[in-house]
Amino acid sequence: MISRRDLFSHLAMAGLVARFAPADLFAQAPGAAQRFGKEKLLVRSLRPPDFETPVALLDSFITPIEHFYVRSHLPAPASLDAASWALKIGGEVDAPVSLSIDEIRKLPAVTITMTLECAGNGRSFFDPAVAGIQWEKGAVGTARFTGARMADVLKRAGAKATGKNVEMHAADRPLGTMPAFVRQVPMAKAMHPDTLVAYDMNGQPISAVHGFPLRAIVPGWEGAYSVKWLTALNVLDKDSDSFWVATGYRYPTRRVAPGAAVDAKDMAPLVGLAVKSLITRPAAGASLPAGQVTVAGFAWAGENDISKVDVSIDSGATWQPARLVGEQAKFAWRRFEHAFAATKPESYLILSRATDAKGNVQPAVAQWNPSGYLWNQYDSVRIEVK
Ligand SMILES: Nc1nc2c(c(=O)[nH]1)N[C@H]1C(S)=C(S)[C@@H](COP(=O)(O)O)O[C@H]1N2
Ligand SMILES: [Mo]
Repeated sequence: MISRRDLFSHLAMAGLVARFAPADLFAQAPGAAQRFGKEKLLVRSLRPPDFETPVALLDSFITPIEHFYVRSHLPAPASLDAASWALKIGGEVDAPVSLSIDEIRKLPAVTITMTLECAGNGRSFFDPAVAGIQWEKGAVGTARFTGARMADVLKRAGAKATGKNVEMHAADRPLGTMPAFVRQVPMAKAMHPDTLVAYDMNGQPISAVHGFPLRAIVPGWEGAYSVKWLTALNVLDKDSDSFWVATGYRYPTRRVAPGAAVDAKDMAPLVGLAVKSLITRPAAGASLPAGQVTVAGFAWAGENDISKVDVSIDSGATWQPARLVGEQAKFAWRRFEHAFAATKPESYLILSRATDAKGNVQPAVAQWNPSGYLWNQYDSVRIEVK
């Protein structure tokens, strides 16, 4: 059984305990996401655009563009012109080069099906609360990204063996004193054949809010590695001193008590996504007739494969293995399904728990951390069978 405290946190997740209701805020900006073609998404911030996907819209293996979450720290670049776009490759290279989108499109094209998730997805469920966008469950989605291998692009400039990291620069423009969105990826991951500079998303040119005309795709790693509006790759023989590398996206290297301050020396860069599952059906709070109920959703674990998903229909007292079904792709979530007979009127707290191929198990309570990253505890929905 799960403890009282855990149960409380699951009830909060399932929306059964009073919490700040962001829906009131959205009402003030009807259709605010419309001009981005994202009218069904929840507006967490309008400027810059931060839009969350309602869980019910995450029920398909590929997330349609109009339902795909948006996370931007800074306003998008004012002008986006593919014809004049240049990707500059410099730093620790034999000869710096500048490539046009046409030149990048002429390199061998690779398509990667990938689950992209914001490190802060689920942040709103941490107790004590932490600052930042108060995402619930929908800062995640799966898309097919097509582009050139980052390795092929780096080879065009002759990246040197002394290269340790590849710094990624973008065209979004910081407001006031905000630091520019500069990230780095270690050389080994940059050179990995699945790491891309992508120009298409779900078979169409990447849209403006998702990073047109070019973005990095760093599969399996938290979303902020996949830099949008990519303008430069700068090979470094050291670590980048950018704010977003040196200070941002850091996670404790040891377990910390909820709410505790963590020393900078005990923090390391966040890398891969955590093992996690999400129930996309039935909806939380659904009222269903007695009969067969199918619980379904997705499970993912960054660079690791999913090996199993267990479902509990009795608040965690017992668990049954769900069936893993549908498409399997290395960096994409996996569909799970579990049907059960709900014979009499009853309230069910349904939980899901994923395990990855390395044996990591989704925990009952996510590990609290100062920035509220990688919230990944068992998913839960309460339903009423009438
Ligand atoms: N240039 C730039 N790239 C960026 C960001 C940004 O603010 N600026 N946000 C990052 C973060 S935090 C995430 S989670 C993903 C979100 O990608 P999406 O908006 O396409 O869903 O983009 C990443 N790439
Ligand atoms: Mo993110």
